[in-house]
Amino acid sequence: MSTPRVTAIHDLSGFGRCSLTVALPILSAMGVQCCPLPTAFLSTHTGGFEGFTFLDMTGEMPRAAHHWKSLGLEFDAVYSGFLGSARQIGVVEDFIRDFRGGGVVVVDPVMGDGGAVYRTYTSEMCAGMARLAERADVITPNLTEAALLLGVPYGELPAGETGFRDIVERLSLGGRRSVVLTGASLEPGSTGAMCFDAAAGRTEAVQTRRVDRDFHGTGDVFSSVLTGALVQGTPLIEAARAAAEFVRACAERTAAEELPMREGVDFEPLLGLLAKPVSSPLDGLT
Ligand code: PXL
Repeated sequence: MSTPRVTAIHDLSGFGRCSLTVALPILSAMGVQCCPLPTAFLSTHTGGFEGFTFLDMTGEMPRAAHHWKSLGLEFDAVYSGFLGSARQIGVVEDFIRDFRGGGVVVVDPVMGDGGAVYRTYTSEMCAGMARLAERADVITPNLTEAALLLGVPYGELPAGETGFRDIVERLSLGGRRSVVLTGASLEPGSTGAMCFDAAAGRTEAVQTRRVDRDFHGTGDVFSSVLTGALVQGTPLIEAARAAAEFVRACAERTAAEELPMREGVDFEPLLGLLAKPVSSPLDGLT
């Protein structure tokens, strides 16, 4: 099998481990080529830092896409996340139309967490994100984003196993779109995702041990592992299980190190867990 190729349409935040600084190493470690299309450059992410810089890349994105088209590039997945402006919704919609080919479209509808919308997101961007998500084969909202996509107040989301099943089925566009709802805890001490697999027509929860601390960027770690596993041909629910276990391992390690939440999870030493054995090791090189 040739090396799968994914384009990752996210911001590049220099410090704080999220978006492209997570997607690039994770996909590479999984043996997947990751071609970044940055939506913005920030000095840090927007959660827990004051005075961060923000360079909007909206104007550059269609130019890069146009160049890629002229090269005849194709992708096994288009994977989008944090966007930098309302205009980027249309840019990413056009990108998906032009590049989806036979690949999978994963939209992480990044908009907020813990019941709050991220600082740089306007209501126009949130409405646009719901539209963009309609182009996806797979979406990976957290509970805050699920509430925004469904247009219900966060506090009124149904909870528990039945509630989470109801949410993913309502978000599935009548069964056409797979949904992986993250941060879905079925009982105290455990957390994970509720998944609706559109190909299998099946809803199933994956759960792992809950680490009793929150860290920035875990949604990006989760969606990046999920996307890597999907392009390797892993079925959705198994891919979500791998993603949940990797996030759990990262969070356990980071909690033990007592790192500040805003620095994200200390995933780099654990990247080896994601690597598959190569068919021909370094023999030929020695
Ligand atoms: O992890 C989501 C995310 C991505 N990118 C930026 C963010 C956030 C969440 O705060 O600020 C810049």
